[in-house]
Amino acid sequence: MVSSVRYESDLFRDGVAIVNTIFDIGKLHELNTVASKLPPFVGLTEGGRWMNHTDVEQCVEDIDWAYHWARTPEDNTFINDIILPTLQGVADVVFDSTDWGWQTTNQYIMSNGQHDLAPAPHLDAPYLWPQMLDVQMAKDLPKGPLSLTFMVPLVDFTPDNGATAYVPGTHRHIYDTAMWEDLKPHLRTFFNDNYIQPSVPLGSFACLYGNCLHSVMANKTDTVRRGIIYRAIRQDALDEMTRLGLG
Ligand SMILES: O=C(O)CCC(=O)C(=O)O
Repeated sequence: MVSSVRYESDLFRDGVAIVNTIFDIGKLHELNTVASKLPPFVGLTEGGRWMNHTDVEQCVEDIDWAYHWARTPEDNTFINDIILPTLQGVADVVFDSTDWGWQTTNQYIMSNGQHDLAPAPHLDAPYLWPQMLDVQMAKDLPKGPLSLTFMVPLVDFTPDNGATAYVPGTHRHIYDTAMWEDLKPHLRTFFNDNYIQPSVPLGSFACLYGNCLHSVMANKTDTVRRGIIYRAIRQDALDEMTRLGLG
């Protein structure tokens, strides 16, 4: 069980916390090998083109990926018996109850290959819906955290290989996401001036409130920066997602 003292105060203050040295390194190496063979499900090409799953399925040529997500294997005992219960304990503390659930459409292995693309700062579900920008759950639902994104490295995350970058404290702001397209250029400048990029060593994990501005970053190494992503969402937000047909 992870001690909650430190990550609770870090999350409260910064909107992001790094929880150190929890998972078995040998098991993570094994999982990284398994994960490296999974087929990409969606992602971004080196040319900066977003490929949804239909695009990926229909593409007959090899794709030069900058970044892609592959479906997390459902039958992996290390994930199911060790990783998920650990993350679940953290989500139980953060939501102060068991009234939350996993976002089932967002359980991925994320692979950040070598690339030099600019950051794309964003918020996670359920705070921002690019396909329905006027859905603003942070404004419409009772106060308090609506989501907690977990990223578990399968190789060390470092500034060189594109460790996730964050702007601490941004989770206290409520954005007008209906204006997201207009806000984007300003947010990019703000992000570039203020981000931090903490290393997350193998065995540790990062967790962030979904409304803490963050982005994957350029990978300047020739090794893929791979990790697992899971997202816990408060139940009332999950109910809204079901009602609105949002994944
Ligand atoms: O891969 C990363 O560093 C960040 C991923 C991310 O921002 C996301 O999936 O929303």
